[in-house]
Amino acid sequence: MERFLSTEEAADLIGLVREIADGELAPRVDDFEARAQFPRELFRLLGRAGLLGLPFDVEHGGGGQPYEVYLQVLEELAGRWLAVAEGVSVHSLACYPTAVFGTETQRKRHLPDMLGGELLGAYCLSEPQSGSDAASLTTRAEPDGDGYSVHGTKAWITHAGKADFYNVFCRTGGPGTTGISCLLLDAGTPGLLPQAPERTMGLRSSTVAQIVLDGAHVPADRLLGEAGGGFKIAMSALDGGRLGIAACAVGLAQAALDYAVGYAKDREQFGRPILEFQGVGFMLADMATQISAARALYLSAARLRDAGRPHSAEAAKAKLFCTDTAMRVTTDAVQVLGGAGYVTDHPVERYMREAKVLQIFEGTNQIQRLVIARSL
Ligand code: COS
Repeated sequence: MERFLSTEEAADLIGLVREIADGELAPRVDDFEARAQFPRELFRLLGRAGLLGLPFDVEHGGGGQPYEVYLQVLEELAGRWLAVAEGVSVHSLACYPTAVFGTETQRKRHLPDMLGGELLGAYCLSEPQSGSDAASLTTRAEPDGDGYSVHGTKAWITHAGKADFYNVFCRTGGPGTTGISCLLLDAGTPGLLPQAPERTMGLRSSTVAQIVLDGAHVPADRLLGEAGGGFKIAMSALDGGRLGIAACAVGLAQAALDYAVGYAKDREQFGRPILEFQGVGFMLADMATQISAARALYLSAARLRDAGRPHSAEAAKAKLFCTDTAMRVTTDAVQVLGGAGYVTDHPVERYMREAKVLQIFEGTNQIQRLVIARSL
């Protein structure tokens, strides 16, 4: 797949990412997925290569890349190992509150290690009883000495137990969106207790688990933004996160298409490659067209973001369309392979399992439709 990249620097970056994706990710993915093992060392390698802070300011250790380029990096990684690409996207989501809402002191103190890849981040918004209705969260931070004492349970936390820092959205005021604040907690905080990992349909080499907060003490200088301003921080962080998921979805779909095309060229029935049968060829043509449209949509939203324009609805459209596309394309890739698509000798069954969660996390696709509908 040829990319149109507007600078030589971006083209070099994509070249480097392809080398890492082919050399370091592709040979390991099957083994780590089979053992449900989190590849912590790979994240260190990505950090050293400068890939864990790409869309943030150079001044604080970031890569200074526009979203248009950063998202294409995610797409390249996702085509080799979705759990790693998703992890990079979640890490960016977790760096965003400090980078954008932190004071200069907080930024100087925390960002170099976050963006340089020394530390891995997690983003804690959802709770067992608060998912789509994010503003109903009940985790509470009570004033305690020089800071807060946090009680509650966070759910579906990617990197739980593996992360070094956690953005925890919790209630410091009354009910509703205006009573929520964002606190930055270190992994070693007493009372921050990662639970056993969930056993998931796909993305098994990622970790997702609950975090119980049992009186975790957080100093006052770990409040990001204003007290009561946490909901808006959470939502604006998700604008970028949803674009990250959109790009991951396109990378996954492209990998499924590439594999299905290769198979359809090799596999012969009735004396010729099955690609030559219109039933298969047209299916592949539809998959390729949907992927091109999905890529164009997320890039268009990214350009709005890079230009500093409002883009919440465009990010929601990209998340919705790209992840629905990934589900369709990966399902069709299994169909093109027939029985071979249903066994683990080929990667398409994994792609199909992985696509499902993309329609669910960082806001279900029904929530994306709600965001879009409200914008009309
Ligand atoms: N950026 C900045 N501010 C935003 C925003 C955004 N993208 N979206 C909403 N806000 C602001 C609104 O402007 C509003 O501010 P005012 O009160 O000053 O007008 C405030 O936040 C409340 O917004 P809203 O009334 O839309 O809140 P709702 O409770 O209706 O929730 C949805 C909105 C449903 C969109 C939100 O709860 C949501 O995104 N849910 C899904 C959560 C999610 O994605 N979870 C996944 C977590 S990661 S696995």
